[in-house]
Amino acid sequence: SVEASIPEPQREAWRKFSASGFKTKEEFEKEFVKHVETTLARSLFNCDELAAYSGTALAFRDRLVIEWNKTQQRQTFADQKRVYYLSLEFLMGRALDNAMLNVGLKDVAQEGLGDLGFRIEDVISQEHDAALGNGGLGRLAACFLDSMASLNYPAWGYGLRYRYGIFKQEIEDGYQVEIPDYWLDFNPWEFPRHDVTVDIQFYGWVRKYTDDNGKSVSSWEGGEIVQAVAYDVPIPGYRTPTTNNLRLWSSKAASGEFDFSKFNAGEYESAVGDQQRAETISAVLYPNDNLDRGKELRLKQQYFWCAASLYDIVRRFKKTERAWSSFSDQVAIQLNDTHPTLAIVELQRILVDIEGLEWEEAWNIVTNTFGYTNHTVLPEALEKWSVPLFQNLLPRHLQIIYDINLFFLQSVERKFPKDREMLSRVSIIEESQPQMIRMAYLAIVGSHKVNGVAELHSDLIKTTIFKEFVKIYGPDKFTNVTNGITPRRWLHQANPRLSELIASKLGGYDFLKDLTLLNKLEHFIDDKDFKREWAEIKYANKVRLAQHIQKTTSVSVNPRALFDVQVKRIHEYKRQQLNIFGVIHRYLAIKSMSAEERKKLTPRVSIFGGKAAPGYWMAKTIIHLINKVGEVVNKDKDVGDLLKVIFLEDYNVSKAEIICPASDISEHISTAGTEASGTSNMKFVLNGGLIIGTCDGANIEITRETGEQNIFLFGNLAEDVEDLRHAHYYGKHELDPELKKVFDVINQGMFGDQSAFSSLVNAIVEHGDYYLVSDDFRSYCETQDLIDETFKDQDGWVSKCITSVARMGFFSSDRCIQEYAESIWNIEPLDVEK
Ligand code: T68
Repeated sequence: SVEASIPEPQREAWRKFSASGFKTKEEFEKEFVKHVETTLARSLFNCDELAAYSGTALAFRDRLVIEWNKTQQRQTFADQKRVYYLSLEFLMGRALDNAMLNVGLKDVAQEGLGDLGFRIEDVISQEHDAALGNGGLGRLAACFLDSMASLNYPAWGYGLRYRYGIFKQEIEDGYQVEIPDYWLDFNPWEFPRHDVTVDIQFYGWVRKYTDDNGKSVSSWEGGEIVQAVAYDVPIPGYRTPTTNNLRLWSSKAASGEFDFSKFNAGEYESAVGDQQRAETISAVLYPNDNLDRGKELRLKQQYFWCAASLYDIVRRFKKTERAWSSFSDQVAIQLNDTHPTLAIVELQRILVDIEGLEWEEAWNIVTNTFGYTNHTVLPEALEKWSVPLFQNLLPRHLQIIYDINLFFLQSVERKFPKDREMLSRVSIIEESQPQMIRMAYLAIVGSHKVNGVAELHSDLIKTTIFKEFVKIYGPDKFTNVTNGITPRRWLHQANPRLSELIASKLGGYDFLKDLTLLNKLEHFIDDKDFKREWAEIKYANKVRLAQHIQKTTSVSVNPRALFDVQVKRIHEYKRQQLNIFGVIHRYLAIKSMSAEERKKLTPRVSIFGGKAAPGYWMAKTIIHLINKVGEVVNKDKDVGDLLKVIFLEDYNVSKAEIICPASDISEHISTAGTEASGTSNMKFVLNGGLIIGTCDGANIEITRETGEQNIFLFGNLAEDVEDLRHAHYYGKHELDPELKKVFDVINQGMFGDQSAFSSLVNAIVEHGDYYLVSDDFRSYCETQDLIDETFKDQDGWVSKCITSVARMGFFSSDRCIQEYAESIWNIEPLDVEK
């Protein structure tokens, strides 16, 4: 602020000593030793790898902070429109390697650490993942932050600073066990801003009165206050000084300490209890992906985070002293799914109740400000909140929602005067017992653009769950922005040798800033040396994964075998059960073969990984079955190297960085129409692997870009799903005979107590096979056989991989962010002098 700025005559002294950060190896070493000896109070006699990580991180952090401060100053003075990305999840993974590569000093650090007695890989691997997310949605937010900074967009992320991220998964006796993920012991990447706090109100009542001007005013009063404290995380762009801000809110009791009056009165327990209750709000990430459970604490998290972020955004806007009418020329807010939909209601409340704007004027500002991204069509994932719950926790917001709904329904009635049914179909309030608030409808009504995350998905939302809204608003309100991934982390960082090989052919690393440049790789498709090197790199990556598998599961796998990988959250719609049934089918086939026949087979390693939501029994059963199949298959002497089944514990971002570069085939096999996009499909192909997949999500666009001959598609289409489900429902479906054999051996106890797996089998045999596993089973197995044959021609295989990588330019999150910037946010990059 102006009051705290140093007067001109003294600024000279500041500038003379202004920090600049290291550039050379010697400077790095000096910074490193200084931090180890002073910040950490260690010495060369007790500097272990963790201390070396800390020293390195602190040295890089100093560099980031300098650019970060400059960026924030520049953005403030430039006074142009900013975008705020509201996401309840940011699945960041590790920060050090990313920081080193983005500022372009990894080589310097590697040599410096070498001089001081450390290997850089060992130092990097000391870092705990920042795992503030469940899966694709959270990782997408992290890729977007990287792209927004790399493209110099003035952008902030807003989220929650969970004390516990997604749980750590252990496998005991084949079962998933959840361990709390306490990750904040030493986190050099966050800066507590104890001076940036916001008081957040809950509960209470609404008082209505007439003010001095005769205007009717609503005021939210009483209840309790919890304090939000800002923690800031610098987000460096790749090879640009731009360093954006991710602001995470942490909750604490409003007084900062416990209630002294209670404390003095001897009520120690209840005084401490108040404090703990406040801190509970940001304590833990909800571990469900694609499932809504409607818990009050979750609603508290959502309001706490939305209200703190909105207060911050409005405060920043008010400093510009502009008229309210220019708010949406200065501010764009993107809602990552419906989790932040309360921000719409909160902004309307601020403008009307606190700033005194008329409803209409306020509502115009609100709708011009927000954009909403939908990530799912699964009904069980669409958020709804019970009206009684809302009434109690956020009484004024409930009134505002009723008013928003009233004005909306009036406008619908004007447009469709004779259609009463229409009103109940599109009402934000569902007339159930109890009444429920449909958050997706509220998000649509309160935004100027709604987007899906891949073409098929964006079409589906327009023709199914939101079709009435297309009639009301017209098709232009709905748009598609196909997801993308950052090539910095998912190629350069995860697969440095492949990145280097590509750079050697393309004459530098410009492709990391413009991924479409990869298309020049097609010129080298007949270059023998290039192909040999390509294959060597894939092999080395597989060796590395094989070592990880050996270390963590004690199973040896042959890196010459075909590595078939399915890593993602465990969910029935993603169909890991289809995969493991296919594995059992293959096992039975091997067992029935002669030695001669076995020699012709393509050896395979089937690799699974992913977490199940702790309360999702079917998903946990799938994990159990995979592990039990592994136990039987992996020790079967008849099988040997022909088949190994691996479940990798605790799949997370840093493990994905090892796994993605090491696959030959990855599986993206959701029931058609259920996976909105998928983003790991993009990561695997970008790392020179091929896909077996259904015509779902971004698989379809990957096929269009890379060519039908370079992907293994199978299964029924989205347009046929409804009819197939009907056929099951009316008992018109016959179980695939090969799948029946698989169920028979499970039921005979081949993989241990069959009762453990009966729910999984019965979901298909008895309960209508909602995810159409039996409908797609044959096509899936035949396609796997085709893959075996194709893999035998290694030269042809490598050609397919290279061609695919060359055509992946479209799937950069940079392209994706540019589309958001132009078609939804209407913001420009802020150019920076080098
Ligand atoms: C994923 N969604 C989609 N949700 O499933 C995936 N849900 O197809 C898509 O590629 C990705 O989003 C990015 O668009 C999720 O990951 C959740 O994790 C989630 C979390 C809480 C509540 C509901």
